[in-house]
Amino acid sequence: MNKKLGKFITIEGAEGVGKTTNMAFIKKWLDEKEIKHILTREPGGTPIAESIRDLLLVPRNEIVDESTELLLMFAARAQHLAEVIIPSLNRGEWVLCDRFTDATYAYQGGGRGISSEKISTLEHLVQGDLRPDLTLLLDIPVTQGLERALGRSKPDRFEQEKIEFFERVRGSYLSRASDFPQQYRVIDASNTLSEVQLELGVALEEFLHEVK
Ligand code: Z5A
Repeated sequence: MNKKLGKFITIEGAEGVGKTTNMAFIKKWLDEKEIKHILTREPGGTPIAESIRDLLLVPRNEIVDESTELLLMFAARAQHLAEVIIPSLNRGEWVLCDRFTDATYAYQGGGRGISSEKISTLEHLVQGDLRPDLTLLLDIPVTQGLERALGRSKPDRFEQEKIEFFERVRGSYLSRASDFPQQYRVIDASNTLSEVQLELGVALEEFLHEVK
């Protein structure tokens, strides 16, 4: 994992913040800079990890134990790292990933109440010292995000949670952003799309300047 040549950018936020919409904008920015890159997502990014994603997102009658959920997130991540993320970074490509381990701290940690120590143990086991170089956190009041997400598609298993769950998720993201200011840029996603993308563009230019 020490040979990493490319940069690892993640995009995070609670429901409906606009991650998917803005992945396309960031891709365009990378293309314009002629930076070789791949786009991927979590949970998912490989056939096995996408199958685990289905297991995790489909609403079901059986209650999913929180440790099962946590371990499945990291099982999908281990496969994704081995097959896609690490080889791409080692080839010098940048990796743009829709969610990563910060989502685990926010959803399984903040949302479900699993301790940071447990998550950190799995993080070290699965990732070693690999961490994102830049995390773009799209932040929005929970009700506004849920309105956007539910206006777009049928709720998945996570989207069926109560508002308090998403408040804890958001709080957890914001607290990680203040704990890791070198890694995080917080973007106000409640603004119009063009304002959000202006802010994203500034964050990306600053990052490029830092890593050049
Ligand atoms: N999860 C977890 O628990 N633990 C983990 O470790 C990981 C994940 C990795 C799947 O993630 C679930 O997995 C997720 C957390 C959990 N929970 N859920 N659900 P996902 O990323 O695939 O799912 P998601 O969070 O629901 O993302 P999404 O549905 O793709 O939403 P989004 O990408 O943030 O939003 P969007 O689709 O780009 O935008 C939503 C709508 O808003 C859409 O109609 C846009 O046109 C509109 N939009 C976007 N931006 C704007 C602005 N600025 N103004 C107005 N309208 C806008």
